[in-house]
Amino acid sequence: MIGDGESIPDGEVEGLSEQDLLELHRWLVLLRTYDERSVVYHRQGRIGTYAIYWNHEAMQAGSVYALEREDWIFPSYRESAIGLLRGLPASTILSWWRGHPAGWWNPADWNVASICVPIGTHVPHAAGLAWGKKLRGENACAIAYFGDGATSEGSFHEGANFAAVMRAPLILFCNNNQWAISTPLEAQTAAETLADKAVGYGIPGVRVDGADVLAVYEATREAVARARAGEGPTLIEAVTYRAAPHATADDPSAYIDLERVEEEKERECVGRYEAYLKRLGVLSDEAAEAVRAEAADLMRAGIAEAEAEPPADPGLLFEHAYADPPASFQQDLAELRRILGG
Ligand SMILES: Cc1ncc(C[n+]2csc(CCOP(=O)(O)OP(=O)(O)O)c2C)c(N)n1
Ligand SMILES: [Mg+2]
Repeated sequence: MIGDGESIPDGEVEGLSEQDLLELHRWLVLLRTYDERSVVYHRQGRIGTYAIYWNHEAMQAGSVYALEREDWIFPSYRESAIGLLRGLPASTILSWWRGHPAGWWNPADWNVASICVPIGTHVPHAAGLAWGKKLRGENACAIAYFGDGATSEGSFHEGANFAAVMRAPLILFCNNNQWAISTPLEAQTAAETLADKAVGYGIPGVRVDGADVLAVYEATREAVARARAGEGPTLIEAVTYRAAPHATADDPSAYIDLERVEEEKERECVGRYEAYLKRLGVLSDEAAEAVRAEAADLMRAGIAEAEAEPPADPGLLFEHAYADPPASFQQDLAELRRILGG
């Protein structure tokens, strides 16, 4: 959809007004700002290890824009901040990355499930929720986000197969950034494309440019329409390239082609969309600056709010895991309290 301003012409998505185009821009900037500020907060010791999603924003904003508020989002750690697009406070997500209970939320308040760190285990949850919506005669669907590496996991297979057999209204959204930490896509699968895997489940599989927010929007809108029409799940493979470390604890220079990363950065998704809007005459430099300033303010307020939370009770680490906790927990907790000086 988004051309290059030279030889590749721009396309247009039917049904998107100027307002929509600008709202999508605001979402992209919000996500980008959250991500860039989070890396700084990590370096300053204000949040813990953080999974960077720089250049994944178009996949997240474009797909969520195709949903209704009643639809459910199942994020992986790579989509940790996707709830912002539903109005979830930045402080809540920052608290999650601070390992603080203020980072827990009730999924039903936002129709955003918990951030899933185990690879792919949320795919069957999303399939079950989507099937449940269908059984109740509700119109809502669910979308599950996962990476290229997740498509090698049993949970992905189980969730995709189950949803397909039940014709559950589910969108399986794969962010193919071509790396699973240091494992490249070639070492992950012998399939030519990840979208090809859909054939084995008897569902449609589509490939889309993951750095083109409008293309992602359109592909997701079609998948949502199929889901609502009772035609079951769609697998969307959004193709991109990881342009940042896997997470703040990773040094990709040991395994990645740094020249390729630099090339990818040049066609990163937020800048591409801004250039598109400027060619259309829809976005001015001043308006873009105002959107960035608004997002920066939101982050400043968010981190201040997260840091104002009183420290969590270390006892929480031991609660909610066992109905009958082993006796050793008491000693462990006492030891932890002693170390923390509380
Ligand atoms: C079940 C499980 N196994 C292993 C891990 C360790 N791990 C964390 S991230 C990751 C790579 C996942 O890659 P991919 O699915 O491509 O997602 P991406 O990080 O690229 O978004 C692995 C193996 C985990 N979190 N969960
Ligand atoms: Mg990946």
